[in-house]
Amino acid sequence: APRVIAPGAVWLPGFLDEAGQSWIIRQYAQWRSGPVPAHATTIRGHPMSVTTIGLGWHWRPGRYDREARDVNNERVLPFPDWMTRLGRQVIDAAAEAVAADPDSPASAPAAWGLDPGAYEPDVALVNYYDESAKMGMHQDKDEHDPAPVVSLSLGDTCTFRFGNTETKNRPYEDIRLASGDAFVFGGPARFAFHGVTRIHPDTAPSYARLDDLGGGRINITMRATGRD
Ligand code: MD3
Ligand code: FE
Repeated sequence: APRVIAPGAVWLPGFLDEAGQSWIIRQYAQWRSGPVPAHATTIRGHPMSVTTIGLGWHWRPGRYDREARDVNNERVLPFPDWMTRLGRQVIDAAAEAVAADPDSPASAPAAWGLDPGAYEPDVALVNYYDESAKMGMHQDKDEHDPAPVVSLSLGDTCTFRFGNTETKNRPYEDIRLASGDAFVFGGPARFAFHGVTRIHPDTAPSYARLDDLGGGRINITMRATGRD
């Protein structure tokens, strides 16, 4: 069942069915054969262990751009219409869960941006984690639009660390995100620190194993950049 983790943060375990998970994993093989950074992105001189593909925009540390020369001389891939529809379905399910949650105020769905008709994501960051990849605690502040972030997990389970808006340190909650889980981060959760502390190798269900990549995890986050 869906769970409100904190104000604005809604976890939807098993949102995608088996067929939906397998289908998105097949799409990834096509994205991966297109423009992907040749080497890991660096942040303050340190290589990131995660490989990121942008749909709609390229993400670079601190900004979004569409300049081909930044990423292997390739054009950015289009943001697919099916992804907008899927994002709206996640927002809709989250709004329903929040409306049914006795601990969330009646104003919460609107205050947290959970309006499927208003959701217009224009970028998806598609992250691939091999079994040793991690993502350090950070805030996502490169978007100029307060729309919620929708996250989808595929492949191996990870430990996701959801923190607070003040520091990278405690208090935080460690959550295992499995293949098919969706998560929405809006309102007061939109600027919370978060990260991925570990991937749990060989935990993907058979229909969601990333065999061509030697296992690992894919995470898709949809956002509205607020840029044109
Ligand atoms: C909470 N990705 O791409 S997804 C990222 O699993 C990112 O690849 C992680 O953090 C991953 O920036 C975590 C969950 C997530 C995504 C965006 C958020 C949580 C968030 C934005 C604000 C608050
Ligand atoms: Fe993030």
